[in-house]
Amino acid sequence: MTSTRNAVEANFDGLVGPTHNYAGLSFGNVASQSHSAQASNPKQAALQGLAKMKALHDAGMTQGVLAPQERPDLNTLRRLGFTGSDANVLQAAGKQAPKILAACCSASSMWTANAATVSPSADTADGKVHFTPANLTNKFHRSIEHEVTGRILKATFSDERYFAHHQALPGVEHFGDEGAANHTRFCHEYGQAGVEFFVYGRYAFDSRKPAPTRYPARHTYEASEAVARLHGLQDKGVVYAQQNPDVIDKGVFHNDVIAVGNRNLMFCHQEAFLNQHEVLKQLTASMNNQFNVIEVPSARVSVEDAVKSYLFNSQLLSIDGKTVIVIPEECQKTPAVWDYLTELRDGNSVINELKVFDLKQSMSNGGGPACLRLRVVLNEQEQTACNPNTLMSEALYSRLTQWVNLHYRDRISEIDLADPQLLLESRSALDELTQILSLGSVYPFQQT
Ligand code: SUG
Repeated sequence: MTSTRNAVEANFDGLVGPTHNYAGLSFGNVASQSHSAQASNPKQAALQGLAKMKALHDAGMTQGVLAPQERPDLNTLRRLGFTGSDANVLQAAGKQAPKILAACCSASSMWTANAATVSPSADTADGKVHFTPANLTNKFHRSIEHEVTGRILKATFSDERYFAHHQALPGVEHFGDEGAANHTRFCHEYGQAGVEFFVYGRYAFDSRKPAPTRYPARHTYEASEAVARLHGLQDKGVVYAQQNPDVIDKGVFHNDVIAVGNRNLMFCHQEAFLNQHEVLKQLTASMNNQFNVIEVPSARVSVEDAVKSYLFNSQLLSIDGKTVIVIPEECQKTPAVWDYLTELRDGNSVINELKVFDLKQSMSNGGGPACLRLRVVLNEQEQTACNPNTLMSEALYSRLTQWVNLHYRDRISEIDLADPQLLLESRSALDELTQILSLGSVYPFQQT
């Protein structure tokens, strides 16, 4: 028997890639659209992400690192008809189709909440941890991530006795899947069977059902159901809910922009879900009536302030018997949000501590603390079975900091994306990274 007591929630954060830039690629994501064409600082972005990982490791969390993808993505550019040497491909794309080039240069795989949906072994029929990479069909620049994401996940969780890897769902809008950003697992103890909560934006096969009208609903009900089937989840351990279409139209492009959960706690906005009262009742019943809900009223924090501050794109962590909330600096700068949070901390709520991080580089593309991490619950044996070189430590932090300082630029704007030198810099950085993290050949340029 495996011990269920010593299971932990590990957080695997995406390391920001060397081509991090602001291209305004995500219609419906307010921050991405409003920072379009501004210059980015990839070095600062990667260091900000590493600082969060190191701080959570120091606080006692199990913290992992997921490698970025190879960008510019030359294979995709060639598939789209650009030919010749790598330099020719980049220059022709830059001239004829700068938006497509920008999409093929995005470092968006940093937001690993969208890498996959993960079901812990305590919930699955075969007792393995299941991973389904998200197809991210709604945005072209993200739809080209899942294949390499799958390889990186396999290189991180390779032992087939414990880990089961699925292919991404079919890459069409009907099965639009945004991964863990729309999935939360509730439980009493991490190692015990839990309740997997799947949130979707619309129904693909029933156009009479409610849907947003201004911005796209990226994730479908049919995708959520398919993932639950693939992972072998018990019906009684699954709850589905639809996002409130009105909040999608206000910029809530993923559920993790309006709700977050941990163990038996749900922290959400009053307007997060359709039929919210019913949804919370169902969750409470599935958790044997031992379920805490902190529902933030619109009168205290408007949906607009929630989107601007990323209050709910926080991480709720269990550390030394306390619940800590990890928030971006933007929460401190939004008065209604900060008042609410300090009241929570100082009052009788179950949230006892606030940890504030500067993640401005990622936030300017709509990626807060929760977007940057993929949660993987692991029991003791599974912890031992995962690739130890991807786990944060004093040594890995200093190695990765040196690596970033050596390889990354401190400024990228649109014009730089066609520079063949950027491709070479990115490839040599990633080549070294695969050795640091012992990943083997996960990138297309390394395949023979
Ligand atoms: O998919 N932004 C990402 C942000 C993802 C946030 N993830 C979660 N909420 N879990 C997206 O919209 C912007 C890229 C650009 O515009 O350059 C971008 O892809």
